[in-house]
Amino acid sequence: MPTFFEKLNQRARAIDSLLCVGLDPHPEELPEQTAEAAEAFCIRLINATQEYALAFKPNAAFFEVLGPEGWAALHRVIQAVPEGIPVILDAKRGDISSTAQAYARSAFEVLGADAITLNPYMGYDSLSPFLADPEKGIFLLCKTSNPGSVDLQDLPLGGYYRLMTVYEKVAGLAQEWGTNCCLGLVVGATFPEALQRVRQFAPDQWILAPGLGAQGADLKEAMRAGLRADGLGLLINVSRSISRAEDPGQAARALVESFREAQLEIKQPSPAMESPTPPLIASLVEGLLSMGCIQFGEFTLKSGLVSPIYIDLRRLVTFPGWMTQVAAVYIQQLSQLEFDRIAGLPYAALPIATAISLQGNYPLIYPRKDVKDYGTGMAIEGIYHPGETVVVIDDLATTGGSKFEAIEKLAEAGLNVRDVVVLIDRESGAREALTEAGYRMHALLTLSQLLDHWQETQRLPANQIARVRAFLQETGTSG
Ligand code: NUP
Repeated sequence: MPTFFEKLNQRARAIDSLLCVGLDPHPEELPEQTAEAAEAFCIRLINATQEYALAFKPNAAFFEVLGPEGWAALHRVIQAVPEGIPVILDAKRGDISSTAQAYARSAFEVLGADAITLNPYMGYDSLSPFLADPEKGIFLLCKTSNPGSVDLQDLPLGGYYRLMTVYEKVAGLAQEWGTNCCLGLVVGATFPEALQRVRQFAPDQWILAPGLGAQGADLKEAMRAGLRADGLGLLINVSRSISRAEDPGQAARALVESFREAQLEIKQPSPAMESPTPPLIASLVEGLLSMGCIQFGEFTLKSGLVSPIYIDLRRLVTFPGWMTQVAAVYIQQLSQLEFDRIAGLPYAALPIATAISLQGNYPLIYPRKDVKDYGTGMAIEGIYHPGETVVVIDDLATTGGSKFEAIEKLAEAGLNVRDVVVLIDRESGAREALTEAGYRMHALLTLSQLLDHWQETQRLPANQIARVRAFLQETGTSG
């Protein structure tokens, strides 16, 4: 069975729509304050807009306010949505795990919703009961559309990440908490800058974006900031501007047409959008921060250098979405080289090399760190033939020492190495040492580039950046 978000992708493509129709029977929109009136209001909206609706979103508040009959009406409204159109229950739940289990059953089993909005404030265990069934989805409140969202969501985190906001942390945690299967985010269309930042943290996730119409968001700005690279990924909710229109069906159609127009316009590359850093790498630079791969302090490196910055790419294994992107960046480089196999260096680069191998269909081998004195006693795992050319894949390069160790083992087995590809060059001599020995080192990013980016975007305190630059001047080759 497809997951909730696979279904959303499929329907978005099939009907070419990003519209989420809000089912919000506001008291002032009902002829009388009864559950029947609320139900009739929603059924009319469903019938009028179903061919344009990527999803429907009933907000529980407007049913709860009508008492027990209101709740029964909410159930009937959800049941009345035609098969194949996802229903997102907007209830913004969040509670301890045992209570959350009951909320999850209520939303998914009793009411029959396909997805629900949740509040991330209580942490992962409050969300996990909702993530148990991959056919169901959750949308985590990240940066909400209301003016008061600045009170907490915009607060800086403090510490080394003091320029990162709480909502960005939520976007980062969402990468950890869900795979793309079950977790989306809520970001108000009223805050295009937040949409853009969240999109950098969450390149693949669906974002439910309310705020168009009654709340005054600008459609094009929101779409430009929030669309995924594939032109989807933004579920634009409109409630009052449809329900209060004279002809809701016509209003929904007009909205969908305006979305399509904006999508087309945004797809045309505009000079302003061209960035000097390829988008994949630019978003990766943000991702490294959100995954906690960058730490500041005093760290002794394998090479013996004492560094004020530590880059830990081992954490990547916990973020399949980012791992996929990292592999894609390596593959861009590998596609320009000639070789027979890739050789991943244990331990940090082994999972990365595995991801590259799977995504790029390159056969992988790896030189062991220690040769076992039992079993096969192989120094290199995987199949290879002497005389073949291998590209060495590592995560980082500092002085180049570990690259030479690996190249020696590979050479002993009769393999040729010409190229070494790393994600980040820490600029402490590796490039020069390898070049001098006749190898080509390709780094997808340098530490200086990372620092430049974080300085430009004010993502880290200036004194942290200055300390690392001073370290590079002392030890490195960047200046
Ligand atoms: O950040 C949010 N903003 C927001 O308006 C998160 C939401 N879930 N909503 C809901 O979206 C809100 O409660 C209402 O149901 C709908 C927006 O309605 P309208 O402004 O399009 O009428």
